[in-house]
Amino acid sequence: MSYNEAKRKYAKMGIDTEKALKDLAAIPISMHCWQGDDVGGFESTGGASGGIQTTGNYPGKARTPAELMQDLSFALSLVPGRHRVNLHACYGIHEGKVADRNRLEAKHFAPWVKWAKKTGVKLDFNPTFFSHPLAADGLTLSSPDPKVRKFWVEHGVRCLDIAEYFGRELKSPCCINFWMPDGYKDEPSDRLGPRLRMADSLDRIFAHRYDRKHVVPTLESKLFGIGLESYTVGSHEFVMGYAMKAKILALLDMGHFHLSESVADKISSFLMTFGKVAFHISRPVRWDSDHVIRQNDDLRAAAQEIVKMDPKNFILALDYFDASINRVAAWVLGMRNLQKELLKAMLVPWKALKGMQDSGEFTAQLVLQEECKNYPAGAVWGEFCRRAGVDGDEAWFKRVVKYERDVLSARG
Ligand code: RNT
Ligand code: ZN
Repeated sequence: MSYNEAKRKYAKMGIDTEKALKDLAAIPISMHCWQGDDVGGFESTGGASGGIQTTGNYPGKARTPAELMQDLSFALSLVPGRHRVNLHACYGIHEGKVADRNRLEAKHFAPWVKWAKKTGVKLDFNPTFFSHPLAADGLTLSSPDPKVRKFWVEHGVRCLDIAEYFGRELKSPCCINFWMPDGYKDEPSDRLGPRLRMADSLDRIFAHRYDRKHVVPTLESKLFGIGLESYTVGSHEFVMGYAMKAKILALLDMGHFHLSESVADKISSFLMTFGKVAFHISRPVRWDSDHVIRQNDDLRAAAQEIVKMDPKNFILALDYFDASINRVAAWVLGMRNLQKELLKAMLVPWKALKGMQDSGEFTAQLVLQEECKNYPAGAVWGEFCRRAGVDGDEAWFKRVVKYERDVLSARG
């Protein structure tokens, strides 16, 4: 079906596809740098710790800042729209000796800012509370050792400064997300103490002066990590409570809940509480496995809530790391899948459906909900890509295959 035919069909249902195209173009997604090198970073070659795990050894991963920037730029060129890139503190670029996490400075990220300006992307940031000797026992901000806590508080403070630098330089508020792996493998005897210590450490970090115009702090909860199965300090309730009290945002990661919970259902309550919701779009398969996101029911449900509650109220970031497939394709597919689900959600007659809900017309509601699923959203997506000058269908993958042949395969 052509775009114009689809446009007419949607118009009959009261939906303006031109508005959808405009609205979708205005949604930036923060693409996570860490899919490019399996959460490796540039400090050592140790790989990720802290209860997270990449699996697979597909060849061609980025080994240097230049390679990662090249891959990110290429991936973004296959995605319609203007987006952001999400960096972790372990992706600092160090001349000679690597500065420790509590000594990180803006200068270690200056090449990223230069690249971002050249590429036309904005940057988001994350302190890295893992893959470090002082996080080896799984405890950082909640460690019983005051020296360890002090080190990680310093890291958090340094990262606030770096986030402010990103926000100011790129003239766009930088979301800085705090996720700490802290937890215990087996049942702890004290569940309160670690949480009190973590809250105190966070208080010390946020007592640092930072400009809220440039920095948007978020706090991410989690259910469990590998090797930390029995207790997570930064649980869902901890994060809800702390974020409310500290007047920062809570971040929902789609992989950080029991698999039968609906993350989409949490969104409206989060929005009522915080006014804005930050998101790690991820896909758990049996556990927090960080698979590339697909256009599945969970993503669709989340995208629908986001669209209904105005995408401007959301900070959208991807978070997954699959090392078993082409990493550039993993990025592109995830970005496009989220955009597709957002677009599809914009092409649903919500006003009519809400009316049916309120007047108790549940049969009609069910029928329309289901029929909408087969409306020609693909034609609208094709038009969106055409106007953005990128491939509207799987043709983009041919370019990735060529990139793999020409660029990735030359890497050891
Ligand atoms: C881990 C969290 C966290 C990380 C990134 C690398 O379970 O989801 O967001 O994935 O910070
Ligand atoms: Zn996450």
